[in-house]
Amino acid sequence: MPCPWPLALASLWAGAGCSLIVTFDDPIADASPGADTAPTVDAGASDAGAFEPNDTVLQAAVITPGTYAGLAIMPAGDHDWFKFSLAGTSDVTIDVLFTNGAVDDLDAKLYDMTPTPIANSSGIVDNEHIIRSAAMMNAIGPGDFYIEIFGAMNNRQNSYTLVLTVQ
Ligand SMILES: [Ca+2]
Ligand SMILES: [Ca+2]
Ligand SMILES: [Ca+2]
Repeated sequence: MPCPWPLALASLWAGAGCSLIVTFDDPIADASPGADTAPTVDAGASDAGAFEPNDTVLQAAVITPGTYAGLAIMPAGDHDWFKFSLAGTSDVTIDVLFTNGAVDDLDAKLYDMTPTPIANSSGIVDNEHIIRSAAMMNAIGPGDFYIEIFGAMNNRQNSYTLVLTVQ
């Protein structure tokens, strides 16, 4: 008996003999989806650290590969945007280093130049980590890319170190 399309759940339950194959091809790994609620409000706030104000994509601070310590999501509602450029297809690693606690969880996203998010890291333990590499068949570039760092919820604040590695 041929399977009807779209396949009705009723026919699955009736044991119609159809197979349903579901594939997931999104390479983005999220250790804890749903554990954090993404901020819905950008308060436009800014800490006194380097690169501020960088609260929107249009204010993104231009960086080159390296280690940037002493940054902060502070006060609550702060967003930090960074922009970097790749001359060619590259392996890119983004590390956001911080110590997590009850009210200081940060998350990070990577955007292409449009800007459309292409990766996110939203764990609930220390640090966030995004990697795009030829080995994973998802190397990026050439072009401009954006990093957004923000509190996992609007009242989350923390200091952090940003490490951008390009190979
Ligand atoms: Ca900041
Ligand atoms: Ca900011
Ligand atoms: Ca997090």
